[in-house]
Amino acid sequence: MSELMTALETVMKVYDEYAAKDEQTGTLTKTEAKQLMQEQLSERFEGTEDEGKVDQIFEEFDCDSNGEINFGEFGWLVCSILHAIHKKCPA
Ligand SMILES: [Ca+2]
Ligand SMILES: [Ca+2]
Repeated sequence: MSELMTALETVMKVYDEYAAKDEQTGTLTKTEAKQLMQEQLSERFEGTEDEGKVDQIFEEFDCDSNGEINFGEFGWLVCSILHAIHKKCPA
């Protein structure tokens, strides 16, 4: 598999792994999202041991405000991190 497809597959695997930590295996609850942020994205999101900070990030990416992060919303989060870390991106 190509380098890029391997990277994308890893993104899917990480999402699936954390989303499956409770009965709702297709979406991330705030508890699951918090764990994912702390274990996988601590370099990007500082202060995730603070509930207020987790709430803020969660609400930003829970676009339909249903209290869960679905795969589409997670994709948006990943995309926003890519934009932020790639210095050539305009925004
Ligand atoms: Ca879940
Ligand atoms: Ca949502």
